[in-house]
Amino acid sequence: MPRTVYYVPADYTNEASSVSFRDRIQAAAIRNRTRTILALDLEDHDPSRLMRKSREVLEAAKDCICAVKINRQLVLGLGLKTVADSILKPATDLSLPAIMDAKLNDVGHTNEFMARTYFDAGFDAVIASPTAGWENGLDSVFEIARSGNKGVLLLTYMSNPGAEAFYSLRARNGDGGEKPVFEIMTRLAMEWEAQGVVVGATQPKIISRVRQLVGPTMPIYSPGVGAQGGKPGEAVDAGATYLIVGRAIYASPDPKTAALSVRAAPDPAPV
Ligand code: O7M
Repeated sequence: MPRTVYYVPADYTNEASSVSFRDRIQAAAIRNRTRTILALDLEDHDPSRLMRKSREVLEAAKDCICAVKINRQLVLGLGLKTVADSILKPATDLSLPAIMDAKLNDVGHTNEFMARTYFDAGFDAVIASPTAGWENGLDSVFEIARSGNKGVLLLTYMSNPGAEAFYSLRARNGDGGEKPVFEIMTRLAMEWEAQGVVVGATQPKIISRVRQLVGPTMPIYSPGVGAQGGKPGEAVDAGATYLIVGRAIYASPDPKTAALSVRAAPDPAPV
């Protein structure tokens, strides 16, 4: 599988509102020569210490990453306003897109509220689960994202060992044929024009299959590198575009060196 080719859109101006999320993250990847997205999943019962530690990791890794991913646990620990002021603002100032890992998976009106709230707070993309379906599920999320040049990424195959029980299940869909659930989800992501799919880095064979299905340009986001056993080079060779990395960076005594080594591992010059 050839490595994914990055390109800079001709009209790239660094203006968040006029450039799609997909082009913004690609531009950051080119600028910092990296596929690594920092998953800022730190935990601390003391909010001010949590904020300080999160900011320190972002500051240390800023030149070796192409985006930051925030989980609900950081929003629970700090509150959305503090996340916006203390993490999203500095990330935006560094031209690093911010992804909200909301794993949206509810009926339309609550999904819509959550997506709007996260986008208004300054997030550039949200992660959703295709299991909610389109009508009165994710339709409004895609609509809001489209109108603000934001991204929606769809969870397609998780990185944990238990994921197989559901994502590999064979199911019958509209065309009458039987397929694994992750293939059905991948096709939905294409049909709905998602700006990327999430496939665990622990599953290089599944990444290869998803790459085959989506073609060369749809970004594949791969979490599970390092702490969960995924190998960056294997994921990239299988077709992953971006690597989502948490503990291997933020739990290291030297997050900058750790981020640099993830960057070097799969492809020292991915662009
Ligand atoms: O590198 P880690 O293992 O410390 O963290 C991995 C991050 O990726 C963490 O933020 C998880 O929430 C996320 N993640 C997975 O680990 N596995 C998945 O299947 C999906 C995700 C994810 O990002 O979903 C969008």
